[in-house]
Amino acid sequence: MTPDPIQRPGPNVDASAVSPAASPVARFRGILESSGGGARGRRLLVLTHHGPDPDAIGACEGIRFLCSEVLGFEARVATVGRIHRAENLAMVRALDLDFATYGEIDAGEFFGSVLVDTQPEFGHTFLPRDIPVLAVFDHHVPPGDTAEVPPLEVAHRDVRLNTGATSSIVYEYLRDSGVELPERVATALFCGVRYDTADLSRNASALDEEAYHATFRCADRSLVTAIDHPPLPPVYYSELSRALTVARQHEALALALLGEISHPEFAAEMADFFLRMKGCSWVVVGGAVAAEREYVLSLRTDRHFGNAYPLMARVLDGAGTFGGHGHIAGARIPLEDMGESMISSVERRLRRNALAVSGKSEAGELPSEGRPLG
Ligand SMILES: [Mn+2]
Repeated sequence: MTPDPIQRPGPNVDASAVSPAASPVARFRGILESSGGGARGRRLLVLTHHGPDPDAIGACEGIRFLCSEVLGFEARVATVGRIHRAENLAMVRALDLDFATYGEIDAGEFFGSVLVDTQPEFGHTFLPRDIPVLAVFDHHVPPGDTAEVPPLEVAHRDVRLNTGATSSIVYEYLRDSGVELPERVATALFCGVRYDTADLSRNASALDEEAYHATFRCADRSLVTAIDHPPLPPVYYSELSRALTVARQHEALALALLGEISHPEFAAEMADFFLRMKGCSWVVVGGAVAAEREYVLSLRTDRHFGNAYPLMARVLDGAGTFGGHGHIAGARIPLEDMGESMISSVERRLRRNALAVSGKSEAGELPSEGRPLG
């Protein structure tokens, strides 16, 4: 099935039949029941954003369990694109999660879909043709006027901006349904809460705290550790070596434009890594990804430097698409080809813009070389 971000059927449910006073899980159950699809033996499809992170993976598994084992609607998780980052891959493998590949899904088998850790209006989320979106569970700021597509009517939309992880929201549904958490589901949800809140040190609400402790009590602790220290492929070390060589420090800015990289998450991981360097307040890391024919860019700021989102807008200066919240932003610039001259012209422009933002050179002027790290 071809991903289609534009054509989206509306939900075929009567939301007015569900009492607004009911608990979120009771309302969600009511929406699924009034859609009538389960009665015809069809299933629910659980989807998340491109390149799912631990919170997305944990929330997918939690919702799958809730629907299949508690609410009585068989559910299947499908992901778009390969999962590359070692921690995320380790989570799927160590927990033996049964995730299908989006492209292999037969739409006819499903009566509805559920989106977790994202919203239909986000650019990095593909929606299937012919499968209505019945529910959305997320904690990101809705795109509002910046959305590429108009808002979709969704019968059950639970978006909580003050919650640190979607996995915490899913935990609440499971808690309220009174079910005991199996070890595997608890471990998946725990990893989701721990990585999105950095062990409750970032954006953590009372619900995140409760979810973190309650899921940890039921989790497999050896798997939690294994997921945190996954085996790394040899290419990881060669790319790390290149990143260390290529990175330059321009006072508070660490800048590393890496040419071709094996997967987008590597840029994000290096951005986090360089931000830990003393004296560095913001980081821009980028690389071209052949599989997606895109130049991906990750920007990070430390807690005093300000928001990542407006900085990313200035670094891109109109190129590509981007998003972000707080101290994190990411961007994608489509590439006509993967040739060296195409990649280096994109990198020249990004370097010049980043240095202009840091006040090191005016746009148009030849950028300074900076100095190697350390
Ligand atoms: Mn999340």
